[in-house]
Amino acid sequence: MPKAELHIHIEGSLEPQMIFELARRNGIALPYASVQDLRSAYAFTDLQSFLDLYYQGAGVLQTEEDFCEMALAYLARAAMDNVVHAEIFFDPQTHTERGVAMQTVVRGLARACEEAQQRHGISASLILSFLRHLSEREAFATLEQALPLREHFIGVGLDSSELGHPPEKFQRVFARCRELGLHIVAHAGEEGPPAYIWQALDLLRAERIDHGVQAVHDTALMQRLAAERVPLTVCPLSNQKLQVFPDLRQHNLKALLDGGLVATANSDDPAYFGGYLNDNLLQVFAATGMGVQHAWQLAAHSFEASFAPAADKARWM
Ligand code: ES4
Ligand code: ZN
Repeated sequence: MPKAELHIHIEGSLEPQMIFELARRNGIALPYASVQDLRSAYAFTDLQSFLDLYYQGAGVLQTEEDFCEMALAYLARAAMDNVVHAEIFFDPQTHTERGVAMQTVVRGLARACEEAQQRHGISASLILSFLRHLSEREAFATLEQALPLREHFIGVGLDSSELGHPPEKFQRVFARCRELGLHIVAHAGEEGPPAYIWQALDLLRAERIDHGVQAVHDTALMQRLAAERVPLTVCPLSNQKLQVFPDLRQHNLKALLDGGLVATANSDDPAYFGGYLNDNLLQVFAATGMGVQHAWQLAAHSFEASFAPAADKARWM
């Protein structure tokens, strides 16, 4: 089934094998004896316990080539799952804080997107994501650094530790991003309350909500999301591994679709959560008894929700 993937953090596609290879190449010491040893550390209790390892893993990325290789590996793997279009988050602050230049990150990733189109026929765009555990002032500085590379990304997002860092904290920087014509998305309602989803819509003017699964606890919000066809980029295996729904049989993707929401399925951080997009689909379908009609909806929603040009969307749908 051809489909788009709209919620993937490129740093979360870094497989343990590649972490070790890049650490060796860049002369970086890892606190793990082997690939197996690292993999066995992937036992998460919540979002923060994952983020601590995710930022540590991303610390092996140094050169433009490293970023390019990482993204090419993801895009080749996604193409195998019949992903024809991907909108990819990157976290520049994770790298600029370590002394890696913004242009090293963006040029490496942008080169991979072009190369993957040639090699695999997959289209890919980049979304710059601000780290919400840092300040709005730091987000403004990051935007400033990225503006000379404006042509290489289509939008901005908001990720990292959700609880205690509501969307309202970033109202001004997102207003600036809107003036610049950037698409707006935000993680909201992953671990955080429905109030964070309202804020993402009303204060940031988010065009899509990343995760959003906590919306089911607010009837008025569900009605608004359905009426305005605001897409949710849902990530089943991520939610299971971070104990949002400890048992995949409890996942609400089917309920969201049956409730008339524009829900999509995505892999989030596939190297950490045990599966790429088709794994996510197969496992959530098996666990919750979703059928062929739901599969068709998810594929159609993925294209509807994408920021791809209308002509591409028409071709895919
Ligand atoms: C993330 Cl699963 C998730 N949630 C929030 N921020 C993130 N960054 C990377 N993966
Ligand atoms: Zn995410």
